[in-house]
Amino acid sequence: KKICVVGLGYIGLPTAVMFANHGVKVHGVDVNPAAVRSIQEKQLHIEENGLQERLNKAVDEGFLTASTTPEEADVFIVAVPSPINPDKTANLEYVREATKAIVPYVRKGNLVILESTVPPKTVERIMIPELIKSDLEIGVDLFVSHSPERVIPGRIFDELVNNDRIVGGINKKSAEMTKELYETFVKGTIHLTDATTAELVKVMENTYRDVNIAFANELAKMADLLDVNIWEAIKFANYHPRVNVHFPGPGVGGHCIAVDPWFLVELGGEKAQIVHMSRNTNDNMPAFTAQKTQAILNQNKIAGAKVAVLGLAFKGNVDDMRESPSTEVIYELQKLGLDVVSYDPHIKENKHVTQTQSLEEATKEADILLFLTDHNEFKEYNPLSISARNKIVFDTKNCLNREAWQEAGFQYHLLGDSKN
Ligand code: SAJ
Repeated sequence: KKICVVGLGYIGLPTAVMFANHGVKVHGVDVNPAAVRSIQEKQLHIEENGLQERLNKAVDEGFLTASTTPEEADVFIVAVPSPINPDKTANLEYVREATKAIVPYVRKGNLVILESTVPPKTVERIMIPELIKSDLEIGVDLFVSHSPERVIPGRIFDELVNNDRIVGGINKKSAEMTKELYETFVKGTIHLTDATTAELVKVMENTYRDVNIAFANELAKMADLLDVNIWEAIKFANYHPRVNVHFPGPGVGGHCIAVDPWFLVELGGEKAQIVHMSRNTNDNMPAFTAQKTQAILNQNKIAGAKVAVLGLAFKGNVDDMRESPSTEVIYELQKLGLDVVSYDPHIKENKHVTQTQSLEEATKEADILLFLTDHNEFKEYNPLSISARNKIVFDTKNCLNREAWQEAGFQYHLLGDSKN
């Protein structure tokens, strides 16, 4: 069997590597030469635990090749971005272009699988009309399915194997062929359904998380009305067997949770009120975080302050800045007239703010240390070794050891905790 994987990003590359590690011949395709080189030269363009070793093995054993054009294969997997436009409508051009690109290469009996998260009906309305141009009879000579990826960055290789998988076929045969393929390495259960249901399920999962986080953020704001620590309150509520409240933070980032709910808003309009409001609540958290930072500085009578933003990635232990709340927080801080420097051990460069190469450099002239992601490196810092102009720390992820920082002479503030 041979697989052609179109799109070598955070999902496509690990998936390609995984199949190759299981003895399947894989050809990776990307329009970005850096992504292609990452296979050809074994130089990764993304960070993921365990990816480098697995990639080396796949390439060295001759199971994985890459180029900017597709090749004939038995199976085509499409894993390209499906972002939103500035007006929050879905941008399906990458899905359309990837489908167009494989049409000249598909042959009778092939299977095409879409892994990208997409608005329900995308397979039917965007992919099928392109695939028809191959002159193959869809569902008879060419099989098509949606098998959304559900892995969490940072733990992709564990989750690729152990998570259950949803497979939605345009007919039963398409779904069954897809299941058989993923059984190569998936140990979780593979559930079969139709393509539109699978599309909806994936979007629902991420929207559930967004709505739940919005609820937590709303609670965090309300903590100011009471003398409570919302993190403690959530922890206690979650001891209930049917409650699972998520956690507040400086906003929701990444290419999934901050994007996918908009697909439902576009679809449902007025019918998607909770989803829409949750998106707005989460999008408002960076401004809220910046205002809180300003309030802490005012409380300490510090004017013309310098803020050290610690963490640029959209969440802990990843190198990905897509839709990162940090970008927005920085923008809001600058709007308030504050001077900002940043440090993130996982991000090489950014275009939004001065980035320093070490924590020491970022904090030495800072008046407040603003932690926006929960990288392990941050949790492990010894606060005694950190010098700052003013020893104030604002933890938006509950990732620091309060006692240790207080003992080191820092005034410690936590988002959603008015007990400070
Ligand atoms: N966040 C919070 N509070 C929380 C949890 C997360 O503020 O309690 C924030 C994070 O800091 C981050 C954002 O939400 O900015 C998203 O992070 P995440 O860890 O929730 O999710 P992603 O985007 O890394 O991965 C999600 C996962 N979806 C679900 O858990 C339902 C993953 O399984 C999907 O495969 C992935 O989206 C995707 O690609 O769709």
